Amino acid sequence: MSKAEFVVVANRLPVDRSGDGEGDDAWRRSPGGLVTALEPVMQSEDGAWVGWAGGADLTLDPFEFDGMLLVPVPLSADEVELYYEGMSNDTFWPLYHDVISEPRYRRVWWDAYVKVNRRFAEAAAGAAEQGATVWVQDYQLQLVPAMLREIRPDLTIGYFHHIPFPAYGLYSQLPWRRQVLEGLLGADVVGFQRVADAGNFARAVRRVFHYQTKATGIEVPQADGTTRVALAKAFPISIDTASYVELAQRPDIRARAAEIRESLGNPRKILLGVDRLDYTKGIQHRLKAFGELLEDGRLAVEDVTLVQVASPSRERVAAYIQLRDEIELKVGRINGDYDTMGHTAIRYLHQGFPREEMVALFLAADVMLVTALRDGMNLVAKEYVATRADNRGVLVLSEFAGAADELASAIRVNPHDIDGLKDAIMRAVEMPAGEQGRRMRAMRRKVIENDVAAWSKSFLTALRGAKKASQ
Ligand code: GDG
Repeated sequence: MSKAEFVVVANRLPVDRSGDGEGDDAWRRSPGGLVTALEPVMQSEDGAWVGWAGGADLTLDPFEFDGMLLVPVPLSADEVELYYEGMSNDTFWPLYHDVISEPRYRRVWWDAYVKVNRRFAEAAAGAAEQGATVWVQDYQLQLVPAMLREIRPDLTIGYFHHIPFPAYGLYSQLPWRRQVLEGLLGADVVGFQRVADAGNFARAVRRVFHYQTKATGIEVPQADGTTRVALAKAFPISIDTASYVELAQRPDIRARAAEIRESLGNPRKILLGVDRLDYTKGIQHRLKAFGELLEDGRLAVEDVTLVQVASPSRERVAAYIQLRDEIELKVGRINGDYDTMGHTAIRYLHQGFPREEMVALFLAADVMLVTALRDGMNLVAKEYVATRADNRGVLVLSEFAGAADELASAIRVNPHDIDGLKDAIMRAVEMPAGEQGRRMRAMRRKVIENDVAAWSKSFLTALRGAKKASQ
């Protein structure tokens, strides 16, 4: 196998299987900003991407795709259940999102997590050229940085954490809190979404190991008596802004947006929520606030419709099965109480849509509701802003989403405060065009300047700097 100067390691490869296709048609690029962000680096540096191809018990040889070398890591059906659905999605995910749902701590899940992380580390070690740069992505692979450093001390290793890192009071519940911190500290740069996440991580390291943390990074003692520096810092992720701006200008997509409004009965205002169906996204709080506004008579079903896209997610994890039932009960009740023959209160769609349709929805929506209870960043907020070239539209944004640090001109909400959320929705619905313009312009400037290419560039620059400093 040829070796790469730049290697990305992520739970998933950036491709999906397309039907039973063979050869060149067997794979399709999966949608998502990470691939787009990393593509230029991948092409210019002969990059490789190490990840699971999806599906159980699938052993595949490395293959070329779009100028990248893809290195599939196999998972057995048991490992999908224990490492992925269990440890990743039923332990780390709820724990790191402030225990909104109760994390389960199961030793068999942990054992599988360790074993699978080692497999990823070995695959990355096998794909990397001498002195290469390896960039590990996200909470499924927190042990990989240290495991990889042990096998290949010559590598420069970066890690980016896409979800929040919780305060120590919660993090300390984790029975394997030492091992996970040790795993992450194997990286030269540990990147987080928010300054607060990086701070929580550094505090956890101080509490558990009593290591010194300085402005330059955390001093990690090595077996030979020397110290290595690991930098923990915020690098807020973004979107491929230009591609959203472009889609939003396409005449067919603009026509589709008008058609969507029409098919909803041309309500005066359309409110929109777009989320993976996940308990972190605050969908229930949003529905509660909207239902009460109808009940109070502050909104009328003839004037306002809420479109809620809840794309199917983690459908085999118990907490998600229950959440879906709760949401659908609530939607059914609200629609049952307030729908008329010609108008619906909530148009609920438990479906995934192509990106073009998502952009048409963004264009059709007067108000975007992002009411996450906890969210690393929330790209949907940035995507909505990117598509609003006419500077109209209002973003209601939870202060618990990472995006709130940059999108300061949104209407900021605490989604737990239902009265506050109701008032914010009313303010958004009634906001004069001039104020919409002022706020949207400021937010668009941010999203255009700080796109996902700028994000990957700043991370990789920090990584190069960290390596130089340690030489
Ligand atoms: C994690 C962190 C962090 C959703 N439904 C459809 C669809 N989407 C797209 C959205 C957006 C993406 O999926 C979701 O990204 P988010 O950032 O909103 O949330 P998570 O999936 O939880 O992502 C998060 C992110 O990682 C990146 O670091 O921001 O905090 O939790 O792009 O538009 N896209 C299409 N059809 C759908 O039905 N095409």
